[in-house]
Amino acid sequence: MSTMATPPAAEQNLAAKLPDETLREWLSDMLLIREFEVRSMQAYQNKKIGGFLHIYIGQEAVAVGAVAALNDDDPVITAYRDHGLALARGTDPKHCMAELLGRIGGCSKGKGGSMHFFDKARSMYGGHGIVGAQCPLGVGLAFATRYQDEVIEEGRSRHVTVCFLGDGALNQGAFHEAMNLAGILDLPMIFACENNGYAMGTAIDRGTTRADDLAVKAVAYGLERATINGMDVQKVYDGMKPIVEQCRRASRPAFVELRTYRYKGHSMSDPRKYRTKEEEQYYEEEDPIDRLANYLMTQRSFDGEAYEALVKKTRTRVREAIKWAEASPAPDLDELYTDVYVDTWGPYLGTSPPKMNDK
Ligand SMILES: Cc1ncc(C[n+]2csc(CCOP(=O)(O)OP(=O)(O)O)c2C)c(N)n1
Ligand SMILES: [Mg+2]
Repeated sequence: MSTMATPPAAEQNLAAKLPDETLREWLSDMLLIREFEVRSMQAYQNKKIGGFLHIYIGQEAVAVGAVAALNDDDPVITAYRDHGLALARGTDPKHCMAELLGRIGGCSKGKGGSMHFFDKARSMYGGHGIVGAQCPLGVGLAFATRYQDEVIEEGRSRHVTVCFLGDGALNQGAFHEAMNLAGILDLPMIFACENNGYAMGTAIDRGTTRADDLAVKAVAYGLERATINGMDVQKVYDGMKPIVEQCRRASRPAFVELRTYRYKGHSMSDPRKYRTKEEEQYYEEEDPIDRLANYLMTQRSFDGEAYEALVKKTRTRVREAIKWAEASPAPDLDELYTDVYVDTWGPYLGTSPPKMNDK
């Protein structure tokens, strides 16, 4: 194991040096996530979506800023609050909406639902419902890419894996085992903790030590570390970019805390009685979308009219996604047996699909 270098400081104003077009795309991506989530909540209330639904509203800057700091083929993996990451990665909202509705056109063929968005073509590896379970899987992804890059292609480690996790996952054994393995194996990966202050109804300082400075969790395992304002997409990019590049260069892991807030409940059935209206209002005033829109309108070539046009375009796009998803059929019953193993029918089922009416 190599020794830990000095943590890379966030480079000020990296995002501010990017062209207008890039920042407008970030705004467009954040608006898409917000609108997608608003319409998902409506669909859920209209009983079009089964199971659980965890809404990402408030946290948009994290997914968009972090993805912007990565290459397209850097693997990403997350927990069940996964719609924002998939959309930021470029998964078509049609395929995301169809997944929520349980249709074959969904990004997991309608068989995973809200908590299991996958898009291998965009190196998006889920969507995982067990708190912390994505951490060892993230280690596996990082190990696999490094093995491919260094051993098979006889080159340098080229990929950085980002494993997103909630603050609640910090208390899981799997997270600590994963951090230890990443440290001992020198894996090029980042554990990106989206600290939204709560694990269901439990405030972070009731369940986690050093809630005031989560980045210290990295120290025991010899990882690089950073603390990032997750309500400001430019700051997310400025914080993530140098750490991503350092992980890639040195093939070393890092842990970052992204301070954010979820505006809605834990899931659709949460009345949010464990926090005050004043607290919610405080964060709503920090809104990541308003912040970037204001920046673009005051510092760049963007105006109210362009903003309205973008909002309108986004609404149309999501409306069309819903229409497309509703027209997609439910998966056939035979689909129960596909995508279970890498080999179509797996090692146990033989070479053809079992008949559904077999006893
Ligand atoms: C191992 C495990 N324990 C408990 C649960 C139930 N559970 C689902 S979400 C959650 C809270 C997780 O909070 P956090 O990691 O902060 O993510 P957030 O919901 O804030 O995005 C819990 C306890 C679970 N899914 N898996
Ligand atoms: Mg949380």
